[in-house]
Amino acid sequence: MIKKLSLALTALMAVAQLMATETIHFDIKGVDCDSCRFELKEELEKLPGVTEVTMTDKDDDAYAVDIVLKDGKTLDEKKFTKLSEKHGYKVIGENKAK
Ligand SMILES: [Cu+2]
Repeated sequence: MIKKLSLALTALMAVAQLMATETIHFDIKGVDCDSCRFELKEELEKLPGVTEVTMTDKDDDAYAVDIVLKDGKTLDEKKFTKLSEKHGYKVIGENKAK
């Protein structure tokens, strides 16, 4: 009985940990300009559920974008693509990471 309970608890804790934060990752390309990139970053940070946005230089005009989301929140890929395109970027890759 106790063993079963602790097993259930362990499983629950694992789920809670998974839900705590989620980072989604996108690769974008197309503009070699600091202010365009900064504007996009600012707009992404204003989206509901977004805690943190990190952009890392990959190439002259390519960046890796990591978006940390709050508990249980998601970010629609279409929304991200729309915002990126508004600032001249193309989304060239996407993957979900933890
Ligand atoms: Cu610019």
